[in-house]
Amino acid sequence: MLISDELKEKFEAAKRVCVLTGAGISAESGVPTFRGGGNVAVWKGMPFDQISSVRMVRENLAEVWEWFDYRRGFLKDCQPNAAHFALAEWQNKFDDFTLVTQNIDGLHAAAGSRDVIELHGNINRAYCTCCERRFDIRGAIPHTPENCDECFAPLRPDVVLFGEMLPIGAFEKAEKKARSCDLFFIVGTSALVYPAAGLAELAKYSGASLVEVNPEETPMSGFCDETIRGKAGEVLPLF
Ligand code: BJW
Ligand code: ZN
Repeated sequence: MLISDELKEKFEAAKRVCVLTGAGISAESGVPTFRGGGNVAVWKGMPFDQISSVRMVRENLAEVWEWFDYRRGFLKDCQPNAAHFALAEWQNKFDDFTLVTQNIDGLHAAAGSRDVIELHGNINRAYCTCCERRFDIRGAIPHTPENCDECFAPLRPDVVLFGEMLPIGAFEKAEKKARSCDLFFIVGTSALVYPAAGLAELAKYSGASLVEVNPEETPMSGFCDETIRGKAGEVLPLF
C-alpha cells in the first residue's frame, strides 16, 4: 500500500491542511510539465524559461502571445483529473483547508475547488503593460482584446515570470496558512521554484508533517516526513 497507516491516521486527525500543487498534478489531464524526466519544455527551439521571460515580453511580445495562445488552445480540451477532484473534496473535510497552486491552468477551479491561491497567475487573464488593468480572455483564442481599452497599451499574459513579483497578497496568505497547518502536501512539483517551494520548508519548520506526492525524487524529498512515489491522480483519491 502506498499510504502508510501512520499517514492515514495523521490525515484523519488533521484539522488544518495545506496543499501546494505544481504542473505534475495536471500531467494526467494531458498538460505538459515544465521539467521532469530529465526534460525541459521547449517552444520553437527555445527552453520555456527563455520564451516565458520578462526580456521576451519586452522584446517580442507577439511571440510570447503566440506561445501562450497555443497553450490556451491546448488547454481548452483538457479536463480536471482524479487528483484535482480529490482535492476539491478535501476542502469539505477539514476545519481549515488551503489549496495553493503554482499552476496557471485553472483546472483546480474547474474541478470545484474554491478560493485557490494562484501564486503564478492565470493563463486566461491578461493585463495592460501600462496601467495593469486586468482582462478576462477565457475562450478568446487568439486573445482579444490586444490592447487596453483605457490606455491602448498592449496586453500581456497575467502570469508570473522569473524575477517578477507574485500577485499582491497571494504569497502572504499562503505563508500564513503554511505556518499554522498540521499537514502540508507538496504534489506534482519539482520544488525548484521559489518562493513557492519555500512554503513546504516554512510548514515543516513550523511543526507540520510534510508529505510529497511525486513519481520522481525532488530536492524536497529528503526533507519530507513521507514521500509517496506515484502519480497524483492515482495517489490522492486513496486518502
Ligand atoms: C507528477 C506527475 C504526476 C509528473 N503526478 N507528479 C530563492 C532561491 C533561489 C532562487 C530564488 C529564490 N527566490 C526567488 C528566486 C528566483 C526565482 C527562482 O525560483 N528561481 C529558481 C528556478 C532558481 N523565482 C522567481 O523569480 C519568482 N519571483 C520572485 O521570487 O519574486 C521576488 C523577486 C523579484 C525580483 C527580484 C528578487 C525577488 C517568480 C517565479 C515564477 C515562476 N514562473 C513559471 C513560469 C510561468 C509562465 C509560464 O507558464 O510559462 O511558473 S516557471 C515554471 O516553474 C512555472 C511553474 O509554476 C514553476 C514551477 O514548476 P512546477 O510546477 O514545479 O513544475 P515542473 O515541471 O518543474 O515539475 C513537475 C513535477 O511533476 C516533476 O517533479 C514531475 O516528476 C512531477 N510529475 N507527472 C505527480 N502524474
Ligand atoms: Zn491600460
